[in-house]
Formats: sequence, C-alpha cells, structure tokens
Amino acid sequence: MTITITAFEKSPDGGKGLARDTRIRWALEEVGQPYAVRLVSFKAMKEPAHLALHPFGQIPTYEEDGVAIFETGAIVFHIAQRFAGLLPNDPAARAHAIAWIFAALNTVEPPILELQTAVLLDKDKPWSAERLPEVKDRVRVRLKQLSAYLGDAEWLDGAFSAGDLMMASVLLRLRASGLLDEFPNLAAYVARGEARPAYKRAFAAQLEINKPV
Ligand code: GTB
Repeated sequence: MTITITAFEKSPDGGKGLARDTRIRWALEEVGQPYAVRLVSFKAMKEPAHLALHPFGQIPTYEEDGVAIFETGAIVFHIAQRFAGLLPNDPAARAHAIAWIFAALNTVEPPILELQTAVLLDKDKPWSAERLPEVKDRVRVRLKQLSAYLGDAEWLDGAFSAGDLMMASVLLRLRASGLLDEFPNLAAYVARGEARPAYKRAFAAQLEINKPV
C-alpha cells in the first residue's frame, strides 16, 4: 500500500520547510520509500475526516497498510523501525539513537517553540520585550549542552540516524533567530543535514507546493 502523509495545503512559511511534514518527507527519502501527500486546509484539519486520523486536528499524519498515526516523533520512529537506514542494528546504539529522537522533541524543541511563540504571537504584549532575553537564554542553555556533546563530530553518535534527522529538523527552526550561529558546530551540523540528498528532495517537494505564486 502506498504511504500517504498529510501536509498543509499552503504552509504559512511559504516553503521554508518549517512545517513538520518536512521531517516525515526527509525520513521517507532517507529510507527510499515513495509516498503520496494529501494536502489539507486549516478548515479541513478540524473536520471529522481528519480528526479521525489526528485527534488534535494537525498535520502531519501517516497512513500505510492498516497503520494510521500522528505526531512526528511517532511517525519518524515508525519509519525508522519499519525500513532500514535510519537506526543502527546494534541494540545499545539503536536505543541511543532513539533517545536522541525523544531528546530533540522533549528537551530541545520546547524552549525553541517558546521562543517562536514569544517572537510571533506575544510580540505585542506589554511584557514581551522584557521577557524575550530570558526566553532566548533558555534556548542557549540547551544549545550549549548539545554543542558540548557534539564537539567536532559529524553526527551525534557515529553514523547519521533518525536522532540526527529529528535534532537537525528541530534546530533549523532557529535559523531566523540568529541563535544557531552562536554555536558554529551546531550550525555546521544543521547544514550537513540540509546538504543530504534526501533532505534536498524533501525540501524541494514541499517547496513545490508552498512556494509563493
Ligand atoms: N507535536 C505535533 C507533531 O510533532 O506532529 C505538532 C504538530 C503541529 O504543530 N502541526 C502544525 C499544525 O498542524 C503544523 S507544523 N498546525 C495547525 C493547527 O494546529 O491548527 C507547525 C508549524 C506551522 C507553521 C510553520 N511556519 O509557517 O513556519 C512552522 C511550523
């Protein structure tokens, strides 16, 4: 059965690849699996047909041969378990790579999302300017720790894994803030991810749909 994912009919980012379907596209490209994309409008996302797939009315979702799941972490994990190429075979190394998927989503992404909320949604609030430095510092705490762990390595733990895919996907959302460039090894890490042919194909596919006309 064809793998089908959902994505924004038109992403608000105009094709910068920041919507979370890009992570799923990237994972599928890494493991060499073709996929179809069902585009959904903001309205359709909140209607029963989509809510049956995604209880929170969001994208992306993933369907394949009786499997219907939501949440990028679960989807990337499923793809990595189901198809070869994104997780090492050694059990200990595999468990560590999986830990990095969770770390990206549960430890690194939350302060980044907080920053995006502060910059985009709260910018007109009277307390916004005063709070922003603290929000940025919370991101820096995680970047400093991650930067120390990565050091001069190419990827987090040896070969590129689903953990790197998720971590780079989370970090690249920071580019516009300038914070990533404060940590040159992390900026280079993200650039290495983006230079992978699978990422380039994933990015191009979402751009084709979302580019401004
Ligand atoms: N935890 C979920 C997951 O990881 O799958 C979060 C899913 C999620 O946030 N989906 C967003 C969504 O469907 C799209 S990716 N939003 C619609 C809604 O909630 O009604 C978040 C996103 C959206 C837009 C940009 N952008 O334009 O820059 C970037 C990221």
